[in-house]
Amino acid sequence: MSEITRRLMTRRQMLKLSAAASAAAMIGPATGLFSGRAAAAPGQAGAVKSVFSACDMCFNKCGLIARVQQGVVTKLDPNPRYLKSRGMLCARGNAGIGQLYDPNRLKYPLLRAGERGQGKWQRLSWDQALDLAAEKLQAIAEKYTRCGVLFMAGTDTQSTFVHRFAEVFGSYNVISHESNCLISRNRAYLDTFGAMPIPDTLNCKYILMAGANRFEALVTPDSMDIVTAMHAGAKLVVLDPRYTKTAALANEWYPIKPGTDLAFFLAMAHVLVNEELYHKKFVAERTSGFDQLAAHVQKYTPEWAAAECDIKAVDIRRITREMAAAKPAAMVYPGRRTSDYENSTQIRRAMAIVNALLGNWDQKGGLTLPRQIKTGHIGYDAPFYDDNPEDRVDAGRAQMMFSEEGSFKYTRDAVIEGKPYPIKGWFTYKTNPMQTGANRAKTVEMINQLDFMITVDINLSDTAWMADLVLPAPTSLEREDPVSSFQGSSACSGMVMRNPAVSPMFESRPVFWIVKQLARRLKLGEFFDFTMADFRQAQLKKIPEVAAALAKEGVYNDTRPSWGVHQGKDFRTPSKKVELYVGRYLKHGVDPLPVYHPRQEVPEGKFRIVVGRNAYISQSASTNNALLCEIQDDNCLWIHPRPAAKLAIGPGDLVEVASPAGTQKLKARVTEEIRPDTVYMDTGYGVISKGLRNIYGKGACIAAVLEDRADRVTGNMAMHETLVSVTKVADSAAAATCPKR
Ligand SMILES: Nc1nc2c(c(=O)[nH]1)N[C@H]1C(S)=C(S)[C@@H](COP(=O)(O)OP(=O)(O)OC[C@H]3O[C@@H](n4cnc5c(=O)[nH]c(N)nc54)[C@H](O)[C@@H]3O)O[C@H]1N2
Ligand SMILES: Nc1nc2c(c(=O)[nH]1)N[C@H]1C(S)=C(S)[C@@H](COP(=O)(O)OP(=O)(O)OC[C@H]3O[C@@H](n4cnc5c(=O)[nH]c(N)nc54)[C@H](O)[C@@H]3O)O[C@H]1N2
Ligand code: SF4
Ligand SMILES: [Mo]
Repeated sequence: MSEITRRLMTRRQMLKLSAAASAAAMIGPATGLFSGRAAAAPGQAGAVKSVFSACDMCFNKCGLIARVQQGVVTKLDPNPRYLKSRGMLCARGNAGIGQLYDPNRLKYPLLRAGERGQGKWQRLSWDQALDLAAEKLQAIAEKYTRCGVLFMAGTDTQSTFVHRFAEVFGSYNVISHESNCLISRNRAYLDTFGAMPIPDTLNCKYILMAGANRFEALVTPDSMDIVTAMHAGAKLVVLDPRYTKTAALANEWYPIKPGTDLAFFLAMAHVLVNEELYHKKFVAERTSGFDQLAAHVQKYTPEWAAAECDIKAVDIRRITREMAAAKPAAMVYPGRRTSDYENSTQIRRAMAIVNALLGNWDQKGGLTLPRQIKTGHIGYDAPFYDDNPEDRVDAGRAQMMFSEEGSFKYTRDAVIEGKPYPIKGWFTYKTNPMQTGANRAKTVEMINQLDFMITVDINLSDTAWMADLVLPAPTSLEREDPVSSFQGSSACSGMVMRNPAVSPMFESRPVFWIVKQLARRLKLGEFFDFTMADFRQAQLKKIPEVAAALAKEGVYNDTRPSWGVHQGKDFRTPSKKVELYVGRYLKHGVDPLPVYHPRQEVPEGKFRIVVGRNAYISQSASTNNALLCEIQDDNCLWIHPRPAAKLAIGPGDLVEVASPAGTQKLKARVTEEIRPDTVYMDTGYGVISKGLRNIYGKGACIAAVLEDRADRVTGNMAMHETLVSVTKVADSAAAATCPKR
């Protein structure tokens, strides 16, 4: 057991840990550290209290029960009643306790005292911080209109209050994580099926997974259900340039040439059509555009595709035939993150088309209609500000952007250019674009255009490091949140509740409270004239059976079957059918059927760099977590032995990775688990913030080398378009110091 783990073991040691942190000016003294916690009653020392909550280490919100002893969270257990998470908490979920008792936690509001990014801070009281924030927001609104403030909130149930605040304040420049994550996938499926389907992986017989890594990039319950399905005989085929853990457990793995999945799926469509293996009844009754599709895919033969994607024609044919034989319980897994290529929407459209040809819609083991329990809310009529510009600042920069989500890439470009109008304020909550927005130098450039930037975080993330005002937030284990309703899965649809296991530590305050205070100062208090309890009550008012279950068990499961519910009903598309051919794309300049444009070969001496995940890291958010640092506290560059030998790079050597966006140095991991033309590194290292003391000075930041290209249709960031060169900087005798895997 290492020093870090031992220090996290007991309450006394946790106190010590926090006291030790007091040395740092930005975190401040530990006086009254646990003063607000829910203490055990006198004479009850050692009594264990159980609190229902939901993990917040990633968006899945797995149900958990916190064990609280003498006001200290001692252990997190999965909530066994919660079907969505299948009685599981992953490594990151277990480490939630490390987030709560992180000595690097922010304790007080901090105002920048030196140059931006210099790390000099002045402690403010909450009143001072909120007065200043309100004054700055008001000044920007008056000088540049209210749309001159940009709001960005990560995945969280309290993000709804940031959005509400933005709306009543009067800015429609609101960005979520989605344009760095999955909007091209959503666009493709919404335009094809009229809905973003939920895969019934549990009952599926044949899963083809491309551009997803479900056994490391965990999505509950799919990650567990695919394994269960495989035990029952299901087949898993993975296309990935890396030998991921998903690839390792799959029946077949193909190291596809990055960016060529469209060729593979068009060839699948060719085989399904030409060999008449498609689901004839479904195609005839429920789809439109089959004739155009059939003509379109004639030229996309498996032999043609093989040359593009590096997968043999015989395998493309066989996989297609096997899937056709297993239909309708066969699927191309829809995936999640598609912030990868400039034609990502079209790649996912081709996958959606293959799914439609397999007729797996609304079928057991296929793609199912999302279901969600409807919650109530506290409504409002946002004021209208007639001096505002007409549209979002990023409007019109992509062919078919989602106006609610916008595009981080294009918004950042607009802020840098000051066009079509200036943005001078930025409010970020629970998001870290300095690490998760490709091209870090541009994010810095953007921030340098601002008059005032406010960041609400639990620790001094790289984004907080660049802000003017940093506001400390409580972790999920200290928060009472709105109840969360999630869309149906193979397991169920349902709800989960997050209650505070302990009171907020230090001077941390939830963002609901923060925006409420700001609203009051900006004379918008009427829009936040309620408590969290009121909000939850409004959510649950019309669903008393759910409220009762949440109170009793912390979760509610709706276990009605998710398939066989859409028969005889229209699809929410203009033709009311599944649109193989999307006619309305034409007026936006988008190909109504996916057209393949050959991908530029990676030139000799260059590599394509790709993004991915492992099971211990949540994007950029958990790399400094003391418990997870036990498993990995550094990243390294995956590089294949052949190019490594040519470049005289050995295991553990220090290498420089360079692209037009920037240069980073890190250790090499020489491995056959990646294609020779591709390199990879984990996200969340190479931080600039000295407030992240477990990882500061370790590894490299992938966002600093990724170029910021975008999916043409949606403006989704395209993070796999960057070519890099790799050069050796120094030998390392210490090959073993490269992160374990
Ligand atoms: N442990 C963990 N779990 C997570 C998260 C986390 O950070 N950590 N994040 C959550 C979130 S927000 C999301 S969006 C999901 C993301 O989950 P996924 O959608 O599964 O996304 P990634 O993990 O990014 O996996 C993309 C995979 O595609 C591969 N790849 C790269 N280029 C190509 C290509 O051209 N073709 C093909 N076929 N493959 C390619 C990469 O090597 C990588 O393994 O995971 C969620 N779950
Ligand atoms: N290089 C790279 N870029 C990526 C990805 C990648 O894998 N690699 N993934 C993409 C994807 S799929 C996504 S979804 C996005 C996600 O990108 P982001 O939305 O930036 O998400 P995280 O990296 O998880 O950063 C979350 C931030 O919130 C803070 N935080 C954590 N818990 C709390 C809390 O309870 N309260 C508050 N106030 N703050 C908290 C963390 O300290 C961290 O600073 O990134 C995208 N960009
Ligand atoms: S998958 Fe892991 S990190 Fe994500 S919510 Fe579930 S337990 Fe937490
Ligand atoms: Mo994501």
